[in-house]
Amino acid sequence: PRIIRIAAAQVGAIHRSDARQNTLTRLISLLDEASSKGAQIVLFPECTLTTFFPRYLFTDDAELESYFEHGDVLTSENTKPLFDRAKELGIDVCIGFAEATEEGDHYNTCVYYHAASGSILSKYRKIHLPGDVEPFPEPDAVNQLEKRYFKPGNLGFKAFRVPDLMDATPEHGEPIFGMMICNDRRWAEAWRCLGLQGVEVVFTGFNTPGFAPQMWGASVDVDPQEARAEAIFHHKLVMQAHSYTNACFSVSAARCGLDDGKYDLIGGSTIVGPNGKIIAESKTEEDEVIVASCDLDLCLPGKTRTFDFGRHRRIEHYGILASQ
Ligand code: CDT
Repeated sequence: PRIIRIAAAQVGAIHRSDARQNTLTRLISLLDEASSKGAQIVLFPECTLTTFFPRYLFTDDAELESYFEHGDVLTSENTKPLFDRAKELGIDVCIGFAEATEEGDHYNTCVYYHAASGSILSKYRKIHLPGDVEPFPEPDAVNQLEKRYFKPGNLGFKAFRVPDLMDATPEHGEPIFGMMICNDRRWAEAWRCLGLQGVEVVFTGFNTPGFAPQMWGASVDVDPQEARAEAIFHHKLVMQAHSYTNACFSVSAARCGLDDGKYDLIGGSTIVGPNGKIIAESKTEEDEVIVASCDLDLCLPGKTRTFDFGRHRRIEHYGILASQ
């Protein structure tokens, strides 16, 4: 067996008025809890460090910029304490945040921090940006202005090997991980790009509204409870189906709860096996750590039989996927 112990740190409500320092303290507690439960890696959500700001239309550029990380997250005062603590505990961290580059570009980003080397092993910038550039006309609509605030990611879907988590065997080498962010998980293409690189664990942080009829193109009269249940169903559906069809584990971590007492985000953080079944799942919509021991050898039946891509795919018929 090739076993690694993986955690997802679900993060409950973060309000617009919350001080960064308080949020960071919460995240470090979750890190400590994941480590005390024996996790070697912990996944945090998308845009973990602040409230999910793309729901607001900002008129003040300085306020908008305050939600972004400028410069190196390993040394910036907003984030350094988290990575320092991870190094101390010897636990790897995958975490999402809003990134402003030196050139002034903005991305919805996550990084994989490797505690043993104290370095960022991989970075991913969200490719499928949902929502709109302009807010909806209805004053009570829930907006998601990601197309306004972020550029589409420019780093592709890159799987990467992670040393030091387990003894590498000659047949398998080090474990192969991949990252995506929230809306990416709904796209088969994103998963297949990672699947084709032999990914064994996919990490996905998310912020998903429990009720956003304008954004969904649904009737505003839809029953909020039914709509919310469907949002959770679709989240689990894509995590389970795509883990199965790519014969990999997946981990998802929610930013959830009622931001500003008003904006509902679903929970439902999961760890899913390569057979598509949920192994661990959050029970609350608050700060909560879930953890599972994952035997990466369980990817082998899928990767060598049903989803042996080399033997069974028929790429001569897939040209349409990349031509339109
Ligand atoms: N953050 C993010 O990408 N949220 C989107 C909302 C789209 S509503 C279907 C998501 O895919 O969950």
